[in-house]
Amino acid sequence: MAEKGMDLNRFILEEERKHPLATGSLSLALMAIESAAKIIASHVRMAGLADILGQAGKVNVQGEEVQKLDELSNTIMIQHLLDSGQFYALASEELTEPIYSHKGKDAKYVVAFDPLDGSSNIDVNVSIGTIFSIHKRIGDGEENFLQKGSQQIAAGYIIYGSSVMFVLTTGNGVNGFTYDPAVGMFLLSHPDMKIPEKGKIYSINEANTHKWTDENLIKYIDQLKSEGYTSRYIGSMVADVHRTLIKGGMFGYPADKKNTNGKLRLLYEAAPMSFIIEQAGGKATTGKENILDVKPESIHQRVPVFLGSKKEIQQLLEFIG
Ligand code: P6P
Repeated sequence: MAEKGMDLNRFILEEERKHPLATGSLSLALMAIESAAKIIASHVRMAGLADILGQAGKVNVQGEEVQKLDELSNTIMIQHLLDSGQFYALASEELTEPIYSHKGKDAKYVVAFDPLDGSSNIDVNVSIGTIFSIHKRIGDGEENFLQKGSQQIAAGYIIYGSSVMFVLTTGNGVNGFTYDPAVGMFLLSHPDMKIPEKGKIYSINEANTHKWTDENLIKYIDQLKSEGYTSRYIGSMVADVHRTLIKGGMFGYPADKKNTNGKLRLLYEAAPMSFIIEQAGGKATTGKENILDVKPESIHQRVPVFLGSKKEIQQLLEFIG
């Protein structure tokens, strides 16, 4: 296990050395995401002051066109990922179609990302985050993005909260790095993260109970309440999943009568978060199948999401499986 305090770049290079055939491309890919995250973090921190909030198209006090923070984060991610030359194509929550990279035309990887998930919470200073998922390039078109989550090479998120944390898996466990702005580095603060086998918290938007398509889900939540669980729901996926990873329990965004496939996106929300949770010893399901086994049919496809500690997810499947 890597020692606490190690910086993210050294961690990435140490991981690379464990793979004799590694070319260094994944290392450069992850470092590009890291660089973008540092810049996004600085903008998020200043959001309330720099007049970035509000509608795109406004002019701020400096007379510059105001970009909404999620659009700005998208621009920052695209710029760094393309400049790295390590990605053949990018898919973003903010883009209808993928971007195919000229510089990365011979690159080994593709990446899907949500540049700033939960951005509706920016105005109220709630934690938000960037989520990414890296796959091997397997072809020349959209098929690159229609690979199962179990095929991911790496996945992670950066949570912009009371501290900024970069949580990463490359398929060999989960490690968490906390940003030290004094030195401008992410330092290993949570080595080899493991989700508790069982928690005491359930996280689901109960305002939607009347719209849920499976009444057994209500019975499941009632069962957890009878077992003394408490409810925590932030409404920012990265924050709710991060708490679930650390404290255990379950997080869910089920299908409902309005969103028949749920609200969360498979490629750049559900699959990367499920990879992390399962690498940390937890479980992730749509209620019908393991999220990592879902074969995407479209880039912006939605899926129902239930993820968390083994106990809560196994118990859920006894109710709705
Ligand atoms: P609701 C934020 O808008 C988001 O996409 C996720 O980050 C979050 O988990 C979910 O939507 C919250 O949705 O309908 O409960 O407000």
